[in-house]
Amino acid sequence: MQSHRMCLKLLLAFALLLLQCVQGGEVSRKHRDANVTGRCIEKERQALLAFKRGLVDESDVLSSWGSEIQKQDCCRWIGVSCSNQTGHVLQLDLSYKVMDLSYKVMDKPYYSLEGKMISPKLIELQYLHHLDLHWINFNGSQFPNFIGSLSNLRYLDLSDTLLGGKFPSQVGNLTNLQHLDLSFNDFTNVENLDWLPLLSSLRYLDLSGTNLSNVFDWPEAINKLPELTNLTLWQCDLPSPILSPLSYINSSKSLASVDLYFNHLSTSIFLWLSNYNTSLVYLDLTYNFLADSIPDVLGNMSTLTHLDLSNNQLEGGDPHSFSRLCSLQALDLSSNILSGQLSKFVQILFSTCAQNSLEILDLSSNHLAGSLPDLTNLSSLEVLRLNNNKLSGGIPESIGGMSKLNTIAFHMNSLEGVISETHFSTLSKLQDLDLSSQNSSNSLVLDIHADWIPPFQLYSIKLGSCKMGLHFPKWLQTQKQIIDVDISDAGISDILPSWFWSLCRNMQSMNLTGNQIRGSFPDLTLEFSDASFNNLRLDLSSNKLEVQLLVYYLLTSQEIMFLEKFQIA
Ligand SMILES: *[C@@H]1O[C@H](CO)[C@@H](O)[C@H](O)[C@H]1NC(C)=O
Ligand SMILES: *[C@@H]1O[C@H](CO)[C@@H](O)[C@H](O)[C@H]1NC(C)=O
Ligand SMILES: *[C@@H]1O[C@H](CO)[C@@H](O)[C@H](O)[C@H]1NC(C)=O
Ligand SMILES: *[C@@H]1O[C@H](CO)[C@@H](O)[C@H](O)[C@H]1NC(C)=O
Ligand SMILES: *[C@@H]1O[C@H](CO)[C@@H](O)[C@H](O)[C@H]1NC(C)=O
Ligand SMILES: *[C@@H]1O[C@H](CO)[C@@H](O)[C@H](O)[C@H]1NC(C)=O
Ligand SMILES: *[C@@H]1O[C@H](CO)[C@@H](O)[C@H](O)[C@H]1NC(C)=O
Ligand SMILES: *[C@@H]1O[C@H](CO)[C@@H](O)[C@H](O)[C@H]1NC(C)=O
Ligand SMILES: *[C@@H]1O[C@H](CO)[C@@H](O)[C@H](O)[C@H]1NC(C)=O
Ligand SMILES: *[C@@H]1O[C@H](CO)[C@@H](O)[C@H](O)[C@H]1NC(C)=O
Ligand SMILES: *[C@@H]1O[C@H](CO)[C@@H](O)[C@H](O)[C@H]1NC(C)=O
Ligand SMILES: CC(=O)N[C@H]1CO[C@H](CO)[C@@H](O)[C@@H]1O
Repeated sequence: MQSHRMCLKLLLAFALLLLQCVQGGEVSRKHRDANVTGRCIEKERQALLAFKRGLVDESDVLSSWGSEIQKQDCCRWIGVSCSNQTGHVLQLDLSYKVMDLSYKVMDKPYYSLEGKMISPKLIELQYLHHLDLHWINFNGSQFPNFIGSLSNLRYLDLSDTLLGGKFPSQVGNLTNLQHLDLSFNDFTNVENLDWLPLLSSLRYLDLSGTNLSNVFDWPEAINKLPELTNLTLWQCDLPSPILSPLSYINSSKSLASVDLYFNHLSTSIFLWLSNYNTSLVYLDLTYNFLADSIPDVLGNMSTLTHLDLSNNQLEGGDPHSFSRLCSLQALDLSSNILSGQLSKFVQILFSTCAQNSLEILDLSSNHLAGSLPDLTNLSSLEVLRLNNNKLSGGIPESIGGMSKLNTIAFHMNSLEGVISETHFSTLSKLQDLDLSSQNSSNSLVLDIHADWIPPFQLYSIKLGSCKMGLHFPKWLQTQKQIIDVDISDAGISDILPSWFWSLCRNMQSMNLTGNQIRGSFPDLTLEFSDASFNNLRLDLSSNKLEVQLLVYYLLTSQEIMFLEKFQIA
C-alpha cells in the first residue's frame, strides 16, 4: 500500500517537475519577491528553523530558510507568509504548489521533502491560520498532539503525509477550522466522530483513506456541520447509514459536493442525501454496493450537475427519476446492469429537462439493447460512451449534426451498416473515435471517399474490424495530432504508402495487423533512429510485408531505447 502510493507520488512529482520546468518557476519567484517589507518575529523564526531541522530536504527546496544574515527575514522564506501589520507568521504552506522546483530538474529527478518529525516548537506560531504540509513524507511518525493547540488554524492540510498512529481526534479542538484535509495517512481505525461537530465552521472535509468502518453514525456527525459544503470520503470502508428519524432534523442544508467513491454503501445512502436535495451539485458514488433500480429520491436532487453512479449493480431500464434533473451536465452510469431499450432509456432521461445541459453521457458496460436513437436533441453533448452494450442496427447519420462531440465510443456492440462522410459532417471537435470490435461483434463498413478531408483532428481512432475498403485510408494523412490508430483487420489490401512513416512520427500506437498490406521497408534503422519514434508501439503482424515485424520501443529511465521484439518472417 505504502510503496504503491510512493510510486504514484514519484510519478506525479516527476510530472510536476516537467510542468515547473516549462513554466520556468515563475509562480514561485513571484512568491519570493512579495512582502519585502515584512520583518519576522525572532521567536517564530527560531520555531521555523527548528521545524526545518525536523525535515530532510535533499533537493534543497528550503534554501531560502536559514540563519545567515541575508536570510534573516523569515517572512520572505518560501512557503511562509506573515501579517504585514504584526509580523506574525500566518501561513505555512510547504505543499508542492508553492515549492520552487525549477533549479533541480536535472540533477534531482523529483521533489522529496521528507519529515523525521514535526517539531513541537511549531506551537510558537500561535497566530498561524493556514498550515499545509501536503505530500511531505513523515514515514509513519505520530501525529503531533500539539497541533490541537494551534487554535487560530482555519486551514489544515496534512494529506498524504504518511503520518501514523491513533487518529488525531484532538483536531476537534481547532474550532475555527474551515478546511480540514487528513486524507491518505496511515492512522488506525477511527472509533467515532464525536469530535467532528465541534468544528462548526467547517466547509471542507476530506478524510479519504481513513478506516471508518466502525462509525455507523457518520451521517449524523456530518449533519451537525452547518457550513459544510464539500465532503470527500474515498475508500473509507464507510458502512451504509442506519438512519434514525433524528438524522433528518436540523441537518445542514449546505452540502454541495459529496464524493463517497469506493465504500460499502447501499441504496439507503440516497435517503440521507435527500436531506441535501436543494444544495447538492456534485455526487460521486462510484464503486459502492448500490443495487436494484435507480431510486426515485434522486429525482428530487434537482440542483445536481454531476452525477457518477458507475461501477455499481443498478438495474432496470426506467430512469424516470432523472427526468427532473434539469441542470445535469455529466451523467455516468457505466458498469452497472441496466437493461432494456436504449431509445426508451434516453427518451425518459431527456424528455423534459437536461437535454440542453448534458455534456457527458456514459452508459457504457451495461446491457442496453435496441438501436441507436437520434440523439441530436442533446444539443450540448461532448462525450458519448455507449460501448460494451448490446446495441444493434445502424448508426444514424444524424450523429453528424452533433457538432460539440469530442468523444464517441460505440465499440463492443453489435452495430452494423455503412458509415459515410455524412456521419461526421459537422464533427469538427471530434478527438476520440472508437467503433472497433475486438471479436467482430460490430460489423461496420466505412464508405469514405479517397480524397475526403475530415472536419476533425483526432488524437485517437480505433476502427479495428471495421471494413475500410481495399485502399490504405489516405485521409489519415490529414490528422496531425494523432497518437493512437487501430485499423487492424480492416480488409485493406494495398501497398504501404510512402507517407506512412511520417504519419507514425510522434505516435504512441499504430495497429495494422490482419490486413493485406504489401511493401518492403527502406532502411529501418534509419527510420527508427529518429527520436520521435521513442514511444511507438507498432503492430504490423499478419500482413504481406517483406519484413514482418512487431516492434516495441520502450523508454527506460536511463533514456535508452531498446527493441523488445523484432520478428522477421
Ligand atoms: C497589508 O497592508 C496593506 C497596506 O499596505 C493593507 O491594505 C492590507 O490590508 C494588509 N494586509 C493584511 C493581510 O494585513
Ligand atoms: C521509515 O520508517 C521505517 C520504520 O518504520 C524505517 O525502516 C525506514 O528507514 C524509514 N524510512 C525513511 C526514509 O526514513
Ligand atoms: C483539547 O481540549 C481539551 C478540553 O477543551 C483539553 O483538555 C485538551 O488538552 C486539548 N488538547 C489539545 C491537544 O490542545
Ligand atoms: C477497516 O477496519 C475493519 C474493522 O477493523 C477491517 O475489517 C477492514 O479490513 C479495514 N479495512 C481496510 C481497508 O483495512
Ligand atoms: C433542532 O434545533 C432546535 C433549535 O435550534 C433544538 O431545540 C432541537 O433540540 C434540535 N433538534 C435536534 C434533534 O438536534
Ligand atoms: C467544492 O465543491 C464544489 C462543487 O462541486 C466545487 O466547485 C469546489 O471546487 C469544491 N471546493 C474545493 C475546495 O474543492
Ligand atoms: C420529492 O419531493 C416531493 C415534493 O417536491 C415530495 O412530495 C416527495 O416525497 C419527495 N420524494 C422523496 C422520495 O423524497
Ligand atoms: C427534499 O426532500 C425533502 C425530504 O426528503 C422533501 O420533503 C422535500 O419536498 C424535497 N424537496 C424537493 C425540492 O424535492
Ligand atoms: C427533440 O425535441 C423536440 C422538442 O422538444 C421534440 O419534438 C422531438 O420529438 C425531439 N426529437 C427526438 C428525436 O427526440
Ligand atoms: C464477444 O461478443 C459477444 C457478443 O457478440 C459477447 O458476448 C462476448 O462477451 C464478446 N467477447 C469479449 C471478449 O468481449
Ligand atoms: C492489434 O490489434 C489486434 C486485433 O485487434 C490485437 O489482437 C493486437 O493485440 C493489437 N496489437 C497491439 C500491439 O496492441
Ligand atoms: C507571499 C505572501 O506572503 N503574500 C502576501 C503579501 O501580503 C499580501 C497583503 O499585502 C497578502 O495578500 C499576500 O498573501
